[in-house]
Amino acid sequence: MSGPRVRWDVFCRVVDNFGDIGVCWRLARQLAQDRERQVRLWVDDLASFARIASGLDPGLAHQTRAAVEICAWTPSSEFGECASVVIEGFGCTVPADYLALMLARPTIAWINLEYLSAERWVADFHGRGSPHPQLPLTRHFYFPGFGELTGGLMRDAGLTERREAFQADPLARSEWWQGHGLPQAQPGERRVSLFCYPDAPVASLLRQLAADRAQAFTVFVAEGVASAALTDWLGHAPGPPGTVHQREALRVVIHRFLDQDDYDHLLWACDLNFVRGEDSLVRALLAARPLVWQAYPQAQAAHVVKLKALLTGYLQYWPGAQPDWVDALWLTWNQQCASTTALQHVAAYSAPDGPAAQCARSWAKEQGQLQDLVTKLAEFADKLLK
Ligand code: TRH
Repeated sequence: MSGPRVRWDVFCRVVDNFGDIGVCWRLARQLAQDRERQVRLWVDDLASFARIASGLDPGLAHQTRAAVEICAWTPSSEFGECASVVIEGFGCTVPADYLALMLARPTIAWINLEYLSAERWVADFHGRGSPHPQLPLTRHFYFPGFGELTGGLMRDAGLTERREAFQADPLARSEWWQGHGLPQAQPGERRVSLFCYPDAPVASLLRQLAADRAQAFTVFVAEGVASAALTDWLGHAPGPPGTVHQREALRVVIHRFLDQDDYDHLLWACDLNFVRGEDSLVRALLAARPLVWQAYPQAQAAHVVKLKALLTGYLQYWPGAQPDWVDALWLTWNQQCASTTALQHVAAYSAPDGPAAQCARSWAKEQGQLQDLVTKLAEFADKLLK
């Protein structure tokens, strides 16, 4: 059996931050809504999940949202019948009792969804299978990525059209800011969203932006993000959502943690987005606006290799000769540079018609022509089931 009648179980363990559930929730929604698959999403931490999915009730063992059946995954979960396609998000392994259900099926597609990387080896490892050491089951490794030979990037149906319409419509943007209780843009200012890990040089960035006499900025920071750095810069705690801090020509706005769809709108509406990890990176790339990425810190500086691979791929789209400070800006943000002087180029980097904006648009356009991850994953699973 293949196509819409196939049932999928997606398993997600929330290890850290919002990336695990962010990716699994997006995957489950796109499978259900864009591909009409029947999807159960098993999550071990509904409270974290509720922060990025409005309307989710963390107290319910089962609930349906966006056509996905969301199930609390606990040691006593009853799985009922197992699905034809089983996805383990980021190496989380299915429990032994579920594995026993899988054994009873004549065919099954067992797939581990891996982390995103722009490194070259990804294309070689994407799609490979690894037989279980004892059982007659094979787990397949699905690698998201940026090129045709990888598993692709998640891009929901109609995303480009929705994003372009919003970016071309000042009234829609103004209504969006108003609807979220956020200040309207002042003439000539640049808007920046900031989502980062605690060790990013946020205080240096804000000092730099505040001191810029030629360019006004408004920076949007979600509640709880970069709190220590904001406290360092402000001299006091940043305050609850809705708080606005003005220092010289810089405004810093604290906003509530948005749900994923609203977060997309924030990225679309800003001139520059600082993002981190995996899912916000992809959404910022698809927003077609300049971005600075902070890689999730890993042992043995593995994240620095990832960072450089992404930077190399992204900057291929830079029009003409790329100035040295672009690399320096990303490296500084990831604490791979001894000085923070590259931050003075944020004004040039965020210019709406500057080369960084052109680079971002070209990258998004090219990605928009590739097959998206969910389409490819559904085809991959269908082949395994044949
Ligand atoms: O939260 P993260 O740092 O997650 C990380 C990474 O995925 C990393 O690869 C992984 O190894 C680690 O977790 C365990 O960053 P990420 O991936 O961008 O996930 C954040 C999610 O939060 C994403 O789905 C966007 C969403 N988000 C909102 O929905 N609203 C918001 O206001 C903000 C700031 C983010």
